[in-house]
Amino acid sequence: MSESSPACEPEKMDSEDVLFTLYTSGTTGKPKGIVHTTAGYLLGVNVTTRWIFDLKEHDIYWCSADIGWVTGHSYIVYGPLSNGATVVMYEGSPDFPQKDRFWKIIEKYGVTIFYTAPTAIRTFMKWGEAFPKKCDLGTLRLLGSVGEPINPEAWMWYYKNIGHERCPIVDTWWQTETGSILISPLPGLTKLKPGSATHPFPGISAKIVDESGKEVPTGRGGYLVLTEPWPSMLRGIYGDPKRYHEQYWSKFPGLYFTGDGAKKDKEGNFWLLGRIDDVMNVSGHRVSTMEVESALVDHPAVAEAAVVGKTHDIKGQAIAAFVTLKEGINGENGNREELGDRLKAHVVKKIGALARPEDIYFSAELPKTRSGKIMRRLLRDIAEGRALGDTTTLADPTVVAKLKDQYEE
Ligand code: 7RM
Repeated sequence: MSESSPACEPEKMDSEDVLFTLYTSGTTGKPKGIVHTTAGYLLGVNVTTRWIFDLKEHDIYWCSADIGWVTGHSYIVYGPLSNGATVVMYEGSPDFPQKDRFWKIIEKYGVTIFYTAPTAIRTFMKWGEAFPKKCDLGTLRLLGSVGEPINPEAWMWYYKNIGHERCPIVDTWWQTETGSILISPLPGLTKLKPGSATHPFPGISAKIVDESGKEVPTGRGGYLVLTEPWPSMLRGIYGDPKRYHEQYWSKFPGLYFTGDGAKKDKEGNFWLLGRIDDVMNVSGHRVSTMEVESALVDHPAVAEAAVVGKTHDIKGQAIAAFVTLKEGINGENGNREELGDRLKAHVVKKIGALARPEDIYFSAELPKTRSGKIMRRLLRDIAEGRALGDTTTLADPTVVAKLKDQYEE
């Protein structure tokens, strides 16, 4: 050590040199190797970290994502590091030695900014509010969410039980492909709406269009597209330029196709509705999985829900719902049928008769990627009684095997 230099001369790179290739979680198909380059990516993650997380010299920042997910790459490593932030890094489970591990970490290190995913928040809700209550969360001043639409129920729980109604929540929409956050509130500037990622980041142009590429009227659902390039955009799919073109640039010529559905309200807030491939078609009406799932999770017995469309002779598709119950609620054996009927009635009350699930399946767990995204295409395979598609990105392959057995009983 005494002989080595304290400085390490960095290697000079071209702005368009490849920085990394990261495979997407593959919820809707075979994983793709997303290629990012050097300068634009750094600019994107640097400025979004600074502005969206309102990073200050004395902040202790913690993003609890898996470091192998793009969220970890951009917002554990490159964004905070390039800003000289003080970060907490944790690699381990949230329930060891106890279900208060995250809150203990916040207490111990005095975390001021905490960034996590709705799937984690729903798990904490399932475990109950006693765990965060035991810990001092008084240092927190800002909360973030990423990875899926956050249902208003989970948003409120996070706001109350973790943020103690003092901390704004930034719901950040982005993709492996976008490299950095593109739609999100700016804390202190943007009026928050539970469940909405609010507005595009300065310099980002997003639109919601119909099948023909025309902008849809306010309040109407459609395809989320980006109309101008941005610094941290992907430069291609590794080894597959054809798939790159087909996936992102062929549906609407000249527009980047995100693959997500969204709608905009009167104040211009964006509401994300889930992946387009997951949208169900019930009696000719397009029903978003997110809306039905959000209605199910709104019921006090339900911890998590995933819904899929299943071929139906009359309706075209009927809704099949896979439901995980909160701790201490017995739907596994006990009164499954009765609870199922109550859940169906709850969805009808919240959304309408069209969204009534035909079947409800209770399950201890749902098949997810390592980043916590529900793999609805595998649930569709199960509901349709087909062989399972690509399962290589599942966090725990036994979950789907168990579900398949249970379903086929
Ligand atoms: C960061 C990340 C991308 C997909 C994306 C969306 C969904 C992510 C939000 C969201 C609603 C959000 N990268 N998604 N963030 N949906 N609100 N705030 O997740 O490549 O792994 O996934 O995730 O469908 O297209 S990812």
